[in-house]
Amino acid sequence: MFALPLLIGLPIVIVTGLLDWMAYSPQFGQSIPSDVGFLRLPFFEWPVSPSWLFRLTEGLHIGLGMILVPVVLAKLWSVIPKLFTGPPKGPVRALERLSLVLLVGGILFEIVTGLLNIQYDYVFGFSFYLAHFVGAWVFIAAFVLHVLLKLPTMVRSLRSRSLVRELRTPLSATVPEPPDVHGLVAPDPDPPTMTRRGALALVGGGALFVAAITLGQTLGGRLRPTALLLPRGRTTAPDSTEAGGPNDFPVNRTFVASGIAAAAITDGWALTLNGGPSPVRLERADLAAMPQHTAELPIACVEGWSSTQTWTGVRLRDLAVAAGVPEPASAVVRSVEVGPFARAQLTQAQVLAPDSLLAMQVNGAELSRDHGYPARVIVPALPGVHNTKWVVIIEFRRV
Ligand SMILES: Nc1nc2c(c(=O)[nH]1)N[C@H]1C(S)=C(S)[C@@H](COP(=O)(O)O)O[C@H]1N2
Ligand SMILES: [Mo]
Repeated sequence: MFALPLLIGLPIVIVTGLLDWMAYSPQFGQSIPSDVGFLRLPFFEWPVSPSWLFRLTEGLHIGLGMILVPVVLAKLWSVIPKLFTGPPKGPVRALERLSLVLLVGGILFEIVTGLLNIQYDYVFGFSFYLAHFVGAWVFIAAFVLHVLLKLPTMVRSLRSRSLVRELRTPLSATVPEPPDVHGLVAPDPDPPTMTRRGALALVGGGALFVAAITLGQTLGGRLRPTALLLPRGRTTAPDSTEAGGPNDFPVNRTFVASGIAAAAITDGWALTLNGGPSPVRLERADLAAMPQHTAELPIACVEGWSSTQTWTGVRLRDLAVAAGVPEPASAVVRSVEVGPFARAQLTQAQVLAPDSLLAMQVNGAELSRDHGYPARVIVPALPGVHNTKWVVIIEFRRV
């Protein structure tokens, strides 16, 4: 009963998770973990269109992953006794037991590391990503083995009865499962305390509840306030000066939290373009005098939230021309900030896409300091974290 949604849902969570890893541009060593040895997948360059691509893959990975947690827990309920049934007999049974241990351990590990990363800003540092990645492969291997072993059983038991009739069965007529060859069914169960429809409603209701309180973060707009579980994904605090204004959308890390000195983004600020015959220095007025372009683009964060806004600024490809490198192989963007967000590298396609901007305005107003004043990068389908705020240098590379 719970196997089918997992059989469909978990592969989606797995594939979107692996796609997310790809989206960070492993060719620049930006995917974390960056060196995955033999686990490295065949490489492809992450596209710039459709602009909502990363929003979709990341949203599915986290959204579906969270919605399936109640279903996973219900399923584990039925498996856990099996982990403690004496030593396995024979190598086949031993292998099966091992795959179960890895399956159960793997999924719990992925759920815990995933949830903690969403709720606490990068508590694990880099090791979280390594752990989540390696854990994923352990789980994938066990999952594939488990599905191969158990698919016939699942099909048989789903076929053996009608869902409609099962949903109509009252408690008095609910009978335990007959004993099975795998010994999954308790040999001497207590009388049932709940109907199958009750179990389905409980778990299904749990999944729907999780959906109701998390989907607002991915869908955004008016649904955002319904996202109760999210530390950052909701709105600007109501007492903030930005509340209700054009800059009122989620902030990943505030200007104050970035530790940047206020002077660094005001008086003396200028953008430097490197990589050409000689460095080009552009002050804010110079940037404002260049052709401006407006694009509606999402920011989609690895923590699962996303938000689409209307950005205005100078096209990155115009800056490449201004730098004297009209067809750069890639570009390295640097922030005033030091630390893990100090730098991000963009592919040629990401620099040249017509909607890729160094934005100075959002929703018709000047960027707030929290959203990256004086200028920030915004590129279609780029993972949120690479949309660098408080930009100060862009280096266009020829190779
Ligand atoms: N310099 C700098 N750029 C940054 C960040 C940061 O902390 N510092 N956060 C990144 C992350 S993780 C995301 S999701 C987006 C969020 O942009 P926002 O805070 O404007 O919503 O900015 C990215 N750019
Ligand atoms: Mo992010």
